[in-house]
Amino acid sequence: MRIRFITPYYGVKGLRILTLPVLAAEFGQYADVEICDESVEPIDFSPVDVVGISLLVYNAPRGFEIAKRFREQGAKVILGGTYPSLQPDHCLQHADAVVVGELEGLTGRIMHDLERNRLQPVYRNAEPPDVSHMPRPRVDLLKNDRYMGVGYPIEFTRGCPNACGFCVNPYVFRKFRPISLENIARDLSFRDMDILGVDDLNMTGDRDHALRVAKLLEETGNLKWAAEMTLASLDDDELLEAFARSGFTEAYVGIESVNPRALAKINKGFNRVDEYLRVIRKVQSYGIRVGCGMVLGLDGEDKDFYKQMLAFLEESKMTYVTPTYLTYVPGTRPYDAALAAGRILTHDLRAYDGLHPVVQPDGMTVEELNEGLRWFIRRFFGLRSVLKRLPDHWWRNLPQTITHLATNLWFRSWYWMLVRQYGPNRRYLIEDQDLFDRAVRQPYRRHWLWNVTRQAYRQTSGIETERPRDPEASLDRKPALPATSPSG
Ligand code: B12
Ligand code: SF4
Repeated sequence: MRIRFITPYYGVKGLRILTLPVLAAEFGQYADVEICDESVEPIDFSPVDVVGISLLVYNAPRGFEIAKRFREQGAKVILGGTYPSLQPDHCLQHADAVVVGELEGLTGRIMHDLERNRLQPVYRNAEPPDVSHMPRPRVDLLKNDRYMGVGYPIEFTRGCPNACGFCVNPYVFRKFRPISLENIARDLSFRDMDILGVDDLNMTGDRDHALRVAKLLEETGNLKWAAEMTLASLDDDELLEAFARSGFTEAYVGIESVNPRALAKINKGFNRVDEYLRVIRKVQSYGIRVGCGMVLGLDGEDKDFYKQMLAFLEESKMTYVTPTYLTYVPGTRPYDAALAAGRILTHDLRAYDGLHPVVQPDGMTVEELNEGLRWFIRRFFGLRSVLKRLPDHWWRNLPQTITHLATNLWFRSWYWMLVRQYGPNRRYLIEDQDLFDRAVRQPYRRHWLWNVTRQAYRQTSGIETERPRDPEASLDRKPALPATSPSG
């Protein structure tokens, strides 16, 4: 049996993520697998037995189009990922089966049913699956040369112990679980560069595990890595010391707002605004950069929000910020409440990308929200602010400074593009044919500026941005299918 896994284009090009390698590893134990990431290659519509499509939310309509074409050819289609986990009934109108939540623990049963042509409509784990030992993600199956090459994708943990009101984590990954050190060491040994892009939601969710991972990374030697975590968990000198020794260069933290009342309304009271500055300074004192999320249009915010955020981000020398409109996703309780209150602005799923307002703010108009974002992007990614936010003693740590400038340049062009092309018209990234063609049909080419930056980083840091790929990496091992339907 041949299975093709697909991620429809999701608006960002050239980033390696773990979804397809993990799906290929799971099913690759039983079947022939191939993968297709529409962000770097056109979809291969040639005939195949089964197609698995991974969906976020805003690329679900694109996923449904792809599903339709394959079903017309007689292929079975399985959908999984964020939107299918939240809205399985809607997805079943476009597929033969839907996987709700994580796949681990279900693969044997799905394969068993596929082989007997008895595919069930919905597969879901009764309990969050054990992910401590998983097959090695098949990163080798990605078209690796077509990606930007910002990091080797790897997981240290799954899930997050928190449940913030705007986040899909409580619905997809219902429990925080560490991945075994044995698996992490194995996955590390297959890396093709010494910079790691950690795909965890909250890497420090278990402090002891985080310390053990840092030790393993330190022992592996000469690595650089960045990850997502809560700021509060970094108020910890022992952890920061261990992280700095292991090559940790950048923390991405969910600051979201500097208004404690707005934070409390999204169940994020654990973010202590009065401690932000002190903890960020502490993290930076270990030579670690900090980047953060910022949510636009939270309840309790008014139009002064942007000015307050800019002042705070400059004072804290934040390396970068990702402004995202408050997005409640269909199938979650906050969405239902906003819908009942008449505050949902659009039902077009393509708008649920964090780049379009979908919830009516309670303290400003949508125009004020949009206008404020334009002002903010101009200011924050403007040269004055970029220089103001340079790390302390920037001349002593050149790799750090290069990364600061390159990151700001990249985000600046990305957000300018969004503001210019999408701001006034509010078009959707994935419906814009020109952009889509440019992004998908043309193979990704590394921009010369990107290559120069990589070289400069390599020279100043001594870190390998490319390592020879392990020839063993493509070896496929297929155990026999279980004779009876495994449970779970
Ligand atoms: C890498 C990443 C990105 C990358 C790539 C996006 C992507 N395609 O994932 C980038 C940087 C572009 C990104 C951007 C954003 N992201 Co993001 N991102 C992630 C991250 C950290 C890792 C993804 C990953 O590799 N996961 C590991 C794999 C193994 O998990 P998985 O994909 O869910 O797959 C498992 C199951 O879902 C299931 N499954 C999934 N697909 C399928 C398909 C089939 C057929 C089957 C059987 C099973 C199955 O099986 C897998 C194994 O269990 C996740 C968090 C996370 N840990 O998932 C957030 C996450 C996906 N991002 C999220 C968000 C909100 C965003 C932003 C909107 C944030 C922002 N501030 O701007 C932007 C969107 C920007 C845009 N408009 O393009 C949310 C949810 C997105 C959504 N609504 O769907 C997540 C879940 C984080 C969170 N808690 O909020 N992100
Ligand atoms: S801490 Fe981050 S990943 Fe965890 S629930 Fe909150 S927003 Fe989601």
